[in-house]
Amino acid sequence: MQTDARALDSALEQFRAEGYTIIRNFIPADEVATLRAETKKLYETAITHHATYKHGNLTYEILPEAHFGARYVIQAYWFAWASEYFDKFRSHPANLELLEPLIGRNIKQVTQQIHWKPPGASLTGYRFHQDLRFRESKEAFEDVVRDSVTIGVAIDPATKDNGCLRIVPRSHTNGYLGLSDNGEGSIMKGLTHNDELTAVGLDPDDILDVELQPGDAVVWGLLTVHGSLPNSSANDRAFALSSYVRGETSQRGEWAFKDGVGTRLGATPQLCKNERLFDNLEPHYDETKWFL
Ligand SMILES: O=C(O)CCC(=O)C(=O)O
Ligand SMILES: [Fe+2]
Repeated sequence: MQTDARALDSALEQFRAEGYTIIRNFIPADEVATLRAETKKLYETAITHHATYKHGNLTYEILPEAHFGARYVIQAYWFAWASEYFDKFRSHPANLELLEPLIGRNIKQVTQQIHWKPPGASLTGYRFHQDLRFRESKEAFEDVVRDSVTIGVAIDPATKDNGCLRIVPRSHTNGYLGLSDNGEGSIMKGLTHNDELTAVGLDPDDILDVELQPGDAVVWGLLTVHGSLPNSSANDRAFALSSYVRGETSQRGEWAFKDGVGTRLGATPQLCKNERLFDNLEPHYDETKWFL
């Protein structure tokens, strides 16, 4: 992170007060080409699967050709199991620099995701929500809201046209709002209507489009209201999301740092976000048609 101590302090102050902050050049410029090349490699591995593929926590979410006219990868989860580069990336020094003042030097990672929005794939938007809805086991944490920080790193430029993240500043101060909990709960089906925001006391005019250059980061919390629009441009939007928790107060996640030292994955996966992980640890395809 090429941020001096004063700039980091003001970023942390904004994160606490407004529920988000943006850090330019979070990943040093000379590392960005490698990050993009490794992401491309990951996409090429994922696209060899005809349907959503799972192996432990590793997941490649596929939109299948039969329904979408072409095959697309829209998400990868826990690709650290498939890539040494991305296992190391979990404990990039920039992460510690940002996280230590917030959650200390013993840090676990609960999510590791890349979201692509391939041009032509129709289903690439995320309705407005708070990520707390994705932490099923609240008992596994002493205070999951207090002790969680999510970092989103732009791999491709993120613009209004290609569906950059959108955040509602200060939306983290009123508790859990239940946005997008209606229907079957998939946040990728449909769009949020303005009246859903006004109904919970949010002003659609406050929505901030978080436009980023590769290597820039946006940081948010489990109560920060956010979402994104589908890609309407000809350019993909690869975006890496990692959610970290304070190690001492959390029974979920893979260690990322122990006393500030970067940690690699162990021999077997840990419970992270998928509470049913141990039901089936073997490689398998999941052909559930959630998108219908
Ligand atoms: O990739 C995005 O634009 C947002 C994704 C998101 O908010 C989530 O997966 O919780
Ligand atoms: Fe989210």
